[in-house]
Amino acid sequence: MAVSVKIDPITRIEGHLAVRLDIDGGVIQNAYIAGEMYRGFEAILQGRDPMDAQQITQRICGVCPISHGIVSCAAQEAVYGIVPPENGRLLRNLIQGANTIQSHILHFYHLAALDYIDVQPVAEYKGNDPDLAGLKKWIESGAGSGGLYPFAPFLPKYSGNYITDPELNIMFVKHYMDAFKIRSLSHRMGAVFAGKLPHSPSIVPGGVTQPPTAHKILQFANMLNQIRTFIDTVYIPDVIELATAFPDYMLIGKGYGDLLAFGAYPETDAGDKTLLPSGIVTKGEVNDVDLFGIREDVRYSHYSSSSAAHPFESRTIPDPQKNKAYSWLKAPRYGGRPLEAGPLATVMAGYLRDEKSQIRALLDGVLKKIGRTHQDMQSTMGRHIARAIQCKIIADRCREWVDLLIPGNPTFTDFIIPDSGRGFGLTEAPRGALGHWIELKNRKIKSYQCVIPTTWNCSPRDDNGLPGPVEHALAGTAIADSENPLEAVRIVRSFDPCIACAVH
Ligand code: NFE
Ligand code: MG
Repeated sequence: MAVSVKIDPITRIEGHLAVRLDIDGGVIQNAYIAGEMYRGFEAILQGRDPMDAQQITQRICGVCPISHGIVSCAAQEAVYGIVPPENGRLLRNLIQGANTIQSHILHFYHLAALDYIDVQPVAEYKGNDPDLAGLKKWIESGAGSGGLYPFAPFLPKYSGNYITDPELNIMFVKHYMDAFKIRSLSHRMGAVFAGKLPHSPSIVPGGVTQPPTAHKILQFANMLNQIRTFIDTVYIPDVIELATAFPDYMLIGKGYGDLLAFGAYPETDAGDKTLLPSGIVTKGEVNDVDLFGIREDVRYSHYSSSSAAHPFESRTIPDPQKNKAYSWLKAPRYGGRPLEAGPLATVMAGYLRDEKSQIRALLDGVLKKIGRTHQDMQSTMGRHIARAIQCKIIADRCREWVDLLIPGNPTFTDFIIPDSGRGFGLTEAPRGALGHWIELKNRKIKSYQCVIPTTWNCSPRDDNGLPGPVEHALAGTAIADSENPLEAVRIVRSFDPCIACAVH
């Protein structure tokens, strides 16, 4: 029997996302993904002083603000003809690293793992771990729901095939609690150089305003050591545990197989070498990104501005009543193709680019443990594995970057804002390839366009009717019980969507 299932909103993601699934014969035939709000950051920026941009664009999101601040600065630096000095580059890498580490741990433990673990065994917990005992007491008190339902903080949940081993569930709940502390530590670590987080006042065009001191370097390094221990001994083993417990999910939720990485974390002041590699991955090959290939379609998006425009030409004119439009996300395409952004793209670009890379060694190590190959990475569980590996790569390198800071050396380069000019900045936000494109006229912003990883992933159909990557990953998936479309939400959440960012 054909049914249409609407999940609105999908919870435990950032922002509001609605998904419509057309299910027939127990299989998703078509999926439609809708970002349901307009925010208007690109319109807000028009006519403003360009120096407002890195502050305003950070407010697009509370989860990946640093990436927005950094690419906004990079786009302005392209216009001003400057690059940050070495200290500035390293400080930015460290702040962005801290933000991305906390975002990946947030996603795995607090947004995604609850799709797989059962928190019920905590109600029978008899051990003496203070976190678990406290959680049990809190559940018994019904404090989280005014007594209505004791497990309210862990809801909503569909019924389905969760982990059944009580000890494994208890372990995951314990790590869920530990992850809060590690995320708090990551925020504090980033704030050492960011001034404060999530929205940092210290990231400015030309570099960073917060100078490194011996005390701050030690503070950062000490916190990072604790975080790295968590990544190595908890996060990565837990991802392997989950992939072992749910082997089907290495086969479910396959994307188009075409991936986009812009690269991030410059290793040189010129920015010609980056820790995370860039590339377009397709059919097991990686090629360089040609930025002129990027267009944003709006045929099915609530905008009346012209479709298929490059970000330098694109405009954002809302049209809530537009015929056939079903999402407030535009549909970014590369040479007309939908591309998937995210840690999977950076990890696969790195894996294919360099046989001796740390990425390849780490990924092969994980895949060996679960009896899979890199060809299985285009999947729900593959995305979780890639995110954990990217987290470790960034954290390990941060430990080396912090030792390269030189107290007393400059942290920013001075500049003069020209009357006109245009530039762009690119990075890897936690959710993938992020770009800002800016044009100045009379020393004011004439046009500002952001093309965002979740906009790539959760885009609606494009001018040619091609579904976006998440829509495509859902189609063809068997749904055991259409009242409980657990398979679908697991697939959607593996992309770590942020709709607040995606609609911007
Ligand atoms: Ni709001 Fe973001 C990241 C950006 S969304 S979280 O990461 O850009 O895709
Ligand atoms: Mg945009």
